[in-house]
Amino acid sequence: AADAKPLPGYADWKIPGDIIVHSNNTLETKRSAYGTSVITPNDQLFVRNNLPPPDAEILKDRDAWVVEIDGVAKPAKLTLAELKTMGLETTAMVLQCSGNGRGFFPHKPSGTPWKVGAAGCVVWSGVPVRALVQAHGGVKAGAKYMTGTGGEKLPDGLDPLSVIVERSVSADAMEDALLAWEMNGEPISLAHGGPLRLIVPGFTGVNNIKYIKRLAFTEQETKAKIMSHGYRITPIGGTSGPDLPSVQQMSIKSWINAPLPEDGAIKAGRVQIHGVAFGGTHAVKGVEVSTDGGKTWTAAKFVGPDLGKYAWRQFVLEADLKPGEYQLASRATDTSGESQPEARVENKSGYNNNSWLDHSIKVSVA
Ligand code: MSS
Repeated sequence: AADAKPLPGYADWKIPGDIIVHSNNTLETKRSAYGTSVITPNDQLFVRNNLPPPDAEILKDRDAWVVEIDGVAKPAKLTLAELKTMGLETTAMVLQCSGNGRGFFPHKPSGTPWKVGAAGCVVWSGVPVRALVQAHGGVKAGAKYMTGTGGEKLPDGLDPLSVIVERSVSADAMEDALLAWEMNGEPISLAHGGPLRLIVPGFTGVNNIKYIKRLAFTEQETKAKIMSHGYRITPIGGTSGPDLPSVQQMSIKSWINAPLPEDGAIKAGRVQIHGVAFGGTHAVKGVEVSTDGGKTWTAAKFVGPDLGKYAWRQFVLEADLKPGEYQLASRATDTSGESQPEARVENKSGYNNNSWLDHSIKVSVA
């Protein structure tokens, strides 16, 4: 579109035609750009920064990046070069912003009105956090949380806790967590948190701390505002705060990526209805597709490789569609038995939308 904003400099290597630029810090993948190859290419993946990214200087000597490990028997400061000697694991994971699907909330929450495109399936390589912890004498007694701190330079004159990107997750999440330096086969870009990023598989985007400079096992959640007041499931019209549920593990979700209304009228006959499904910390067990707005459902089949429980699965339903109007929907179920609900859970900031109805699409077949 003529009014399309340009990509910001730190992400100008992305494919402009595949990205919706909401702002310099919020780039969304177009629904039509998701292919069927499971992995979301780096140049199509969404970006969300709560603070402007650090200077690209930090990528000049990646191996010299230092991360502090605390809340273990033997706290330490380690360089990325040292981390690379301590263990290696590769995990495919859906990275999804907590606010993905916010654009479907009718009360128009403040924040980016993402539809489906604040998500992607990414392969990360790094050192398993559990290996690091083991090498440093284990987690300190009483530590309940794993707290990661982002390495952005903080604006002067503000209370650091009011701006710092620092998040706590349950300490058990360390079992599958990584300190990652590689993303889809390349050193992690600045846009996505290089040189070093905390990856907490199955947890929403904000818990995956970019430019990580400190990883600590703590007795309490961080007092950073992004934890205490940000990313809380707050009633509409209510005030957020530390007693409300925090956005943590993702829930079962799916959506259809083709055919889309923006593709114009679809030719009658055989149509391949395909999309993605993921279960957060549980594998996807099955996906059903409806062409009549959820009145009837048919089991779809999975396509492509299964990259493990944290990755998404591509699904397809072959349908013979006569000319007419259709409402296409998908509904996934995970291995714990959880299915996508019809309705979103209403909340002030528009988090965790996994409603199948909201993600359904109306298409014309001619
Ligand atoms: N990190 C840091 N350091 N900073 C910031 O800002 N953000 C978040 C994460 N991490 C941040 C971080 C968010 S919020 C998200 S989503 C993610 O990240 C995204 O990613 P990418 O790579 O895509 O951009 Mo919402 O929940």
